[in-house]
Amino acid sequence: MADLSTSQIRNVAFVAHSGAGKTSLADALFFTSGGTNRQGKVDDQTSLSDYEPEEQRRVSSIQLAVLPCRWKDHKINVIDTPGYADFRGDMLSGLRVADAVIIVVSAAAGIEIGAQQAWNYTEDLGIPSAIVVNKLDRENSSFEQTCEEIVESWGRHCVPVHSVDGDGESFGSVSTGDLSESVIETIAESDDELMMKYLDDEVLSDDEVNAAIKSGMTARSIVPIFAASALNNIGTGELLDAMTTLFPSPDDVEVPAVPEGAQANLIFKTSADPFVGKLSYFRVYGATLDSNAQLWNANRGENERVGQVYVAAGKETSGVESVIRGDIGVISRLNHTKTFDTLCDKATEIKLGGVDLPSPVFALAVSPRGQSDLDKMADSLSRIIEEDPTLELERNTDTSETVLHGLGDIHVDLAIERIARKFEVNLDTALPNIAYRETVGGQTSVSYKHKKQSGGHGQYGHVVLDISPGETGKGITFDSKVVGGNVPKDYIPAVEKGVRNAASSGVVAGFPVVDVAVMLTDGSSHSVDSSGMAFEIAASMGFRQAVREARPTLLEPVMKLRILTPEDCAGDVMSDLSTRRAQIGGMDSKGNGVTEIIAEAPASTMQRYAADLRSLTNARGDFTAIMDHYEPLPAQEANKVIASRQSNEEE
Ligand SMILES: Nc1nc2c(ncn2[C@@H]2O[C@H](COP(=O)(O)OP(=O)(O)O)[C@@H](O)[C@H]2O)c(=O)[nH]1
Ligand SMILES: [Mg+2]
Repeated sequence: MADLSTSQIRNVAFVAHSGAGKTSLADALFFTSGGTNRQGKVDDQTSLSDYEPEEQRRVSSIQLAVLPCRWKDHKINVIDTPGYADFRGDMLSGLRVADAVIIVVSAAAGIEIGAQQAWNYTEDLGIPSAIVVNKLDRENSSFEQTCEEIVESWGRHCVPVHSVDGDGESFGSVSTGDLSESVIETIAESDDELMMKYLDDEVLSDDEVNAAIKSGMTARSIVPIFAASALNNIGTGELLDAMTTLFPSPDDVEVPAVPEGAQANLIFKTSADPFVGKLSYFRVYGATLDSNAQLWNANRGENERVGQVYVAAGKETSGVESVIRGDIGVISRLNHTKTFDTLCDKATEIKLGGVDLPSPVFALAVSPRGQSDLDKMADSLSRIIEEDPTLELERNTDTSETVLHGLGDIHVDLAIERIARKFEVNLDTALPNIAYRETVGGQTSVSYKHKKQSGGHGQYGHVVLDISPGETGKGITFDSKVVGGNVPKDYIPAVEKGVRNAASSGVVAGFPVVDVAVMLTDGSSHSVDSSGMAFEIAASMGFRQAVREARPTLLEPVMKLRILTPEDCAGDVMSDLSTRRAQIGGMDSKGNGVTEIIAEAPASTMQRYAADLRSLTNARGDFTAIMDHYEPLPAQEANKVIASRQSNEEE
């Protein structure tokens, strides 16, 4: 591979709705290019791109994979990404390092929500794009009709550059070169000089047309459409040709500026392999990266020694001497490096930057099944999060739970499965407990005397506490207006400590008490028997009694929601929200048939919303939920929570 130069490299991410045939197309291209002598198939678990056991079992991708295709003096890194929304993280990683994108559209299904979302991402990010209409072997499929749908949805700059011989079951081959008049016109429009020639009725040469498609694609003024049947390996040679002649190389697109000769390598994926350890996938944006280089992690401020450098084809890696600018490689066992870190030279530090990842919308509390699981739980969780930055781990001190957050129920479930398979750690899961809080609705004054004077050294502490609703968000405020040393000054910190301890362990249902103003107004002491401990106990007991008398209530966490749904499902989504005690803040048409709903809803009613919204909208909806504030829980609901807490304690 020493012969390769950057202009001969193509980094192409495949994105689409799940099931459109991205992975099948990647396998077909790899086979056609001679990368393997048997075409991998997702359906019989031989795909070289869907190689993880979880992918094979589900017959669907859950992570990105790279298949490098050597074709006519070029190297095309096909970056196959998952289409399912739960695994969007890896799709975004793939887009981050791609110079071009292929959106795969199934001729059998047309433009599905995942394809539309992929299109939106490429528009937002401004990545040169092409479209492959796949599954053209399927009954009733038509290249022409699918192209019409694409042009109607995405614009006239989407131009079919392949023609097909036969549709549906008679689909036999793909050819290039005979472009329709209207396509030639669109292509000519993207280039002034070409347009002049075209208007003068001059014949445009293939080279001129190709050059115009290439520069149009790079500028996103042209989106070429290709035809294929991945399963039957039709159109793949023509597609490989097109990728070498029409697609931009790393030299043709805007990439971050790197000082001449400096190292700049972006880690875009990390995978935790139980046998070979951590694998870090990188793309080179600066000088050639050689094996055994000494690099600097700009994000962590740490040195990293690179051992052997590899290139990957699916799960297979092979050692190489170096990886040139624009190309993709793998390093194993880096000590400090995480996904989206930059490895560079210390003298010319550069941070290439990651991507904005979606925030988690689903969570499960995890606990070890047995003793050996307990020992390895923390380590296995941190390794799986290293692999997937869209997972987040939270240690909830209010509920004493370890909570794993992700982009959906399937995302979190599969993370637990991968932990079991890769690290042999079995975790039990449950919906997390809701972190309710306690507060008071009224005010009261309580006098509490803690007194034990039966023989020997006694105990004596006496406090009078006034409590009342405090300011929201201020927790417990404590003050003293004791006069005349009725509670000696030295014991006042002990009183405060007693109050705070009682508040943190909860009074009516074991949740922390917040937003209560506590005033120590009076008390008394005994010259021999009083102690800090005695006052602490008195304050603690007094506070508990006061909370019980001051109309205790529960506060519940309330989430702020932003929901995107297709218009035709908006009614169902709204009526479902009304069963979740939600307050609707607004409903707005976002164009493109999408409705946005802004609402607030208690966290307790939203725990399964990721799955519920999916079924309400046929996987076309999307939402974000952010913890916003606490609100009083209606009495009836509060009683249920308190009763269930008490029965838990009795168990
Ligand atoms: N008939 C037909 N089926 C295909 C074709 N390409 C993919 N499939 C099937 O569609 C399903 C999903 O394919 P896959 O490559 O996993 O889609 P992905 O989710 O986009 O990666 C599998 O059952 C494939 O065998 C094709 O060109 N023709
Ligand atoms: Mg796939």
